Parts: sequence; structure tokens; C-alpha cells
Amino acid sequence: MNTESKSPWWAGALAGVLAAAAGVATGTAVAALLNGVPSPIESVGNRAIDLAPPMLKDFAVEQFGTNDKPVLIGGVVATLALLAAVAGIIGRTRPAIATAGVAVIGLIAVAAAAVDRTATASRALTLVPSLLTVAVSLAALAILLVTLRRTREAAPAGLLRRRDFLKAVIGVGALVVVGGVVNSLYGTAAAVASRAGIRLPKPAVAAPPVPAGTQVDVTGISPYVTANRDFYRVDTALRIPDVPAEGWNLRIHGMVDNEVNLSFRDLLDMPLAEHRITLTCVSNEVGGPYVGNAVWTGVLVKDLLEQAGVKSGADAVKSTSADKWTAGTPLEALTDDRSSMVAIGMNGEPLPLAHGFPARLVVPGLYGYVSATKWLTDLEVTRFADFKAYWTTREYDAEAPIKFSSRIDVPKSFQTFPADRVRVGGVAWAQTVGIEQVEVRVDKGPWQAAKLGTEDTVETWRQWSWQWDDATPGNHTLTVRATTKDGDTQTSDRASIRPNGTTGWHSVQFRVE
Ligand SMILES: Nc1nc2c(c(=O)[nH]1)N[C@H]1C(S)=C(S)[C@@H](COP(=O)(O)O)O[C@H]1N2
Ligand SMILES: [Mo]
Repeated sequence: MNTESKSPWWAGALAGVLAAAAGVATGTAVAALLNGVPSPIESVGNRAIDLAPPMLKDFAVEQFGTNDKPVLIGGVVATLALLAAVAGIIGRTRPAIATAGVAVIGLIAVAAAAVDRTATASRALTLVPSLLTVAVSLAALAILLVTLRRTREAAPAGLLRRRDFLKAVIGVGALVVVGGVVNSLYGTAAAVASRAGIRLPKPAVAAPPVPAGTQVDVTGISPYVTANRDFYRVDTALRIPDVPAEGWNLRIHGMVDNEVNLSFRDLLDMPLAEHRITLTCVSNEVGGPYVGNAVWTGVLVKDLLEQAGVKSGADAVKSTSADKWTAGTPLEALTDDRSSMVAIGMNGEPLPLAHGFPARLVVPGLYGYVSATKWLTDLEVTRFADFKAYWTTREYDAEAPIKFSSRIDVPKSFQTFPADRVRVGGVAWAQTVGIEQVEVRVDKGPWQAAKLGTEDTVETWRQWSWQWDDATPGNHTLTVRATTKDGDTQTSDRASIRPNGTTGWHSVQFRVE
């Protein structure tokens, strides 16, 4: 084929990208309308998450934090766009090869959908969006390539044909917009409506008011109770599972005398308890943001397990979510005197969707990955020897109590203070044990006792403050360390996130003027 009759490469690339976009838009819109069916991009993303080596996940959390999901989706979309552009460029001269290429890319999405653990619909239904994506992409590619070729062949009347290509481009663009809008409107519509209709009853056992002096007076310190919108979010869910309370069921089974099934209504009718509990993520770096304190409303797990009757020999509970994520929790942590609960409320509201609506587990003293299952649907009483949970198949320990730690909230990095007002503070936590002392030091100076806020409970973090009375101008480093009521003091040895959480001291640089 001679080059003169070839369309420019960018027109081919555009045709390829638009064809893929049309397919993806269709698949995405249709997925949103089908209950429990992930979109093709999500399924590919989910596969990437589940296949990612633990090291890569550590890197992603470190680099992108809570933005790891948009970054992943962006990566999938960019890769797809690149491949589609290449297919389109080739398609100008070799349409058969371009078609085969797009079909192969599409089949990867179909395969990802076939094994997507987050799908709750039937397998057949789960394949519909990706199959549609392939079909629409191929059809759109064929149309765009033909239009493109005609545009070239009709060179004298090129203007007219160019208009055809433009029309095709606009048509496909419109499809993309419609797909996006439908998805954003219907993605979690059922859960949103369900949550809006829920009134939490007054708890039978209300949390006592926060004691005076718990919140210390330091400008810029994180609030003692973390607002829902500020509460950290960590999970593997690319799309928040759409789980309306109506139809939700919690199954308690395994090594029990009688299987128990509870509806959301059943939970509401049980005596509800309210407890402040500080959650912590194993991925929290020393001084990091993945820790938060909220008032949780729910039913104590020990009451539910008592109803089921735990058989002897069991030592664990495997919890599963609507998106088929799993955690393994020591039975003891769910039955001793801590306030482990199936929570349905967070800070006086039904659980926000991102935090597990309609119900989740909350267990004081254990990292979230071994205890805090959101969108909870299943509790299986079992033995650690008999199962592995999501993160324990990925190089994390099966048992993971929270390592006690402390954090400087003020100063922020490189904050400047006037010499007569160097007032600093932060939080320290040792869930189920309690904080005995917090010390700070400036540069390599002596450790000095910080002033502790009033203790709320041993299941929550504790604030601290310190004032540097004879502050010297210049650049300084503030370091903090905590001591628990068991008499253990934080080690300066740095441990990494994997396999069971970080250790080390938090330091922040600041300036006095
Ligand atoms: N279904 C589900 N539940 C989950 C997770 C998850 O990936 N999927 N992540 C856990 C982890 S690692 C943590 S730290 C907590 C975080 O809870 P939050 O997002 O409400 O702060 O949820 C836990 N529950
Ligand atoms: Mo976590």
C-alpha cells in the first residue's frame, strides 16, 4: 500500500482510542445498571490488586496513600488507551491485525471478570459488561477505520468525508459521556437510598460523655474524635460495594451449635452498645495518618457468638465481606472483655458507605486487616490452622495486635513558631493496654515528660501536649516516644509495614524565630 493513501497516524490512534472508549463506556454503564456486577475496568483493576506482589502494594500505599485507587484506575485506563492507539495506527493498513489485537485485549477483560471476587451477581451476568465492551469496541473500530479509509479515498471531496469521521468521533464521545454519567448515578444507588432511610435507635448502653481534659488545647492537633469525612479509608475495593440494608444478612456458622442468620432489622432490635474505639491500619508508617478514633454503635460480637454457641477447639473467626475480602481474628479477642462489635453506626450516623455500610467488624487492639471487615456478611467460627485470610496469603502475619505508638500532630513539618509560643502536641495509642507516659525531646536533648490529656478508655488514643519554655531560635527536630501501662517504651528500631506493622520514633522538623 502506498503511503499517500494512508491516513495520518494520529487519525488511526484516535480511531483506536475512541473505539476502546465506546466499548468501555457501554460496559461501564451496563455494569452500573446490573446489581453486583463490576465494570470491565474495575475487574482488570481488581485482578491487578489481587495479583500485585505485597512489595508493590506497600509501595503504592506509601507513594499514593488513599489515592492508590485513582492511580491504579488511571494506570489501567492509560495502558488500555496506549494499546488501543497502537491498534488504531496499525488498523489504517492492516485492519485484520488491529481487530485481532482489540479482541485479545477485550478477552483479558472478560477473563478478569470471570474470576472477579467482588462480583456478587451470577458468573454469566458478570461477563455481560466485558463481552459487550469487546463487541462494541470491535464494531466501533470497524466503523471508524472504514470512515477513515473513505475519507482518504475521497480525497477531492475530503471535506465531506472528514465530516463523517468527525460525526463518528462525536457519536462515540457522547456514548462515553452517557456511560460515565449512568455509572456515577447508579454505582451505589441502592446503598445510598437504603442508608438515607435508616434511623439508628438509641443505644441501650450509651458511651459516657468524653471526659473533660481529653481534648488538649493545642492549635492544629487532630480532634479527639475523628469526623467521618476525615476518617482514613483503607481497603481493596475499587468500587464501594453496593449493599442495601434491606436483604442484607449476617450468617454466623462453622464450629457452632446452631447457625445464626440475622437481618439488619434483627440487629436494630437487639440491645445496641456504643463505644469509642481507635482503629489503626498495619500500613500506617510511624507518624502516619492511618489511625482514627470514632464512636461505634453496634452489637457485641460475644453476644452473637453466645447465641450461636461456640464449639470447643475453635480459636478463630474468619469474617467475609460482600466483596469477598476476608480477615482472620483470634476468637479470644472477640469474646474477652474488650468491646469487639458488629458496628452499624459511626459517630451517631449509619456507617458511611466507604466505612462498611450496612455493617462491619470493629475490634479494639488489632490491626484492621485482621479484624475490621467492612460490608460484613459472614462470620465463620473456625481454627487458624484451617484457613488463610486475604492478607495472610500475601506475606502478612495471621495474628497482628496493634503496636503501640505515638505521633506528633503539631508542629507540622517545617512549621515556624515565635520563640515565646512553642506549643506542641499529638496522640499516642496502646489499645487495650493504655498509655502511661509520653516523652519528647528537642534535637539530641534529654527526654522530657509531655502533659497527657485525660484518659478516655484504654481502647482509644490519648492526646498529649508540651510547651518549650526557653525555646532557642533556629531549626530543630522534635521527637516523641510513648510508654504503656505495661511499662514498655517505644523502640527506636525501625520495622517496616510487612509482616506485622511498623515501629520507630516519629520526628518532625520545625523552626523557632
Ligand atoms: N471488605 C473489606 N474490609 C476491610 C478491608 C478491605 O480491604 N475490604 N480493609 C481492612 C483494613 S486493612 C483496614 S485498616 C480497615 C480500615 O477501615 P476504614 O477504612 O473504615 O478506616 O478496614 C478493614 N476492612
Ligand atoms: Mo489496614
